[in-house]
Amino acid sequence: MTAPVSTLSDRLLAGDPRALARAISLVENETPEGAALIGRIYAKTGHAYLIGVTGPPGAGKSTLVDRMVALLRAQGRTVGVLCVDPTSPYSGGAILGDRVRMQSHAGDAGVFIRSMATRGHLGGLAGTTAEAALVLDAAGYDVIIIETVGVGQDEVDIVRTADVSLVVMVPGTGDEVQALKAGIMEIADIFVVNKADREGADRTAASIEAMLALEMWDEAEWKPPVMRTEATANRGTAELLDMIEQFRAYSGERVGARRRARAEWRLREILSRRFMQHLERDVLAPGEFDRTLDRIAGREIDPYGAAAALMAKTSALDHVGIAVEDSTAMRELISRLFGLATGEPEEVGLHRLRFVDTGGTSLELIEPVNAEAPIAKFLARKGAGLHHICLRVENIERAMADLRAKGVEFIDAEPRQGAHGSRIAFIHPSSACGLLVEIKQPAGAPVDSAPVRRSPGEGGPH
Ligand SMILES: Nc1nc2c(ncn2[C@@H]2O[C@H](COP(=O)(O)OP(=O)(O)OP(=O)(O)O)[C@@H](O)[C@H]2O)c(=O)[nH]1
Ligand SMILES: [Mg+2]
Repeated sequence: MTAPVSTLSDRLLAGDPRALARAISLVENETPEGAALIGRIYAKTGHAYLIGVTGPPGAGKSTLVDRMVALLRAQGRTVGVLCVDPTSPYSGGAILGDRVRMQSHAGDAGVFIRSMATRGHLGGLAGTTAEAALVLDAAGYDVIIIETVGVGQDEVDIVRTADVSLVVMVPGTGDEVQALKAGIMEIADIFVVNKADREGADRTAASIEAMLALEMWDEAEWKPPVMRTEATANRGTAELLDMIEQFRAYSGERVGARRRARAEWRLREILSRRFMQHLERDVLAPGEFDRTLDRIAGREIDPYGAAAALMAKTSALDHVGIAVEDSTAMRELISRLFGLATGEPEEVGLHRLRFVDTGGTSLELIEPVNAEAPIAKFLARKGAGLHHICLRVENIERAMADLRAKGVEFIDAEPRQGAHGSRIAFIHPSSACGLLVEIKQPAGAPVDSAPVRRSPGEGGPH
């Protein structure tokens, strides 16, 4: 049996190297334990300085990183290195190369090197890399270097959110510099022209400078410097590290903004992934997503319409209406027992409504204002309890027509105005096994038929 996450996080925070390797595997494989582990260690992270290094294949990034690691170690700092290859489906050749390039640190407990590849990463490599960096941070590494090949979106995501981003170029015709412009150029805090021993280094540096000159730089703004290095001969690497220190000093409190951007990117990424998972696992019938794709491709439905229809399905149950004698007492009970918040009471006709927010489907507490209220008659007949359920629909006219075609009878001949700009209609209980069912088109939902007539003086629950 493997150790529980609590033991693992304790060992990780204590700096146990075996716990570190296992912890990275957990987040890398996107296990629930990995998420739980992040939950336990997160508060203890934020001490490490994150250096992102990217650039085209073979630019000498690993050699450069290897030199930087040696210098950082000489300064007494511990270093964690993550080598990421988004193009590689296996932990194969390139990554083996990284290991070889950095093997001078084998046996040094102050250095941890790990390769990561795309294989099996549902949530994107950038996400798991960010989490592996958190694990290294928790393990107490002072500096974490993330090396990534290429200039695609994954690399941009990985490097952009580091505390400092290095873009490594090599001497060439200068065309590459132009090609890089779009994505990676904006994220560079420091440019490095490596292989400065090769011909054309000056030209490459000049074309980067020329490109930077096209932009306006404020006095106080950091204009990315263009450094030259010769990693194999260890030239320029100390200067590069100095420049990183300068950037760190310049960033000062701006690091907070950078980290906040990182938090935002992560949170949005996790939420969109979770939402899709929820949709596919809990909401849609098997094959439904694929059928929707077919319909979009076949021009039967447009992507926005399809998205709206799928979104509506994630929370078809809008609210549950409950008849109560005393909505204040009920509200206090719900708050005391479940800690759920209740909105202000709203008087609608002869009813007093209170909505209880449960985070999705809400509860609508319906209390009679006087004995004339329809809900008072309901209470006298059936007592307190379930009064109706309300299902959300995308388009109420279409929903009513569809339901009528299936033999359903409505209490309301036409949709009427509900709360908060919604439009509603009640199905007759005789069509729903005695249950009162409301359907509701929320405000802002698409309307593609004639405007509705509002029935005057309406005052039922909504
Ligand atoms: N001439 C010269 N060669 C270098 C220099 N730096 C690295 N190299 C060589 O360039 C090759 C690629 O170096 P790596 O460090 O593996 O480059 P990389 O950018 O990490 O490569 P990938 O991770 O595969 O994208 C190796 O053969 C290095 O020895 C340099 O400054 N000058
Ligand atoms: Mg490399």
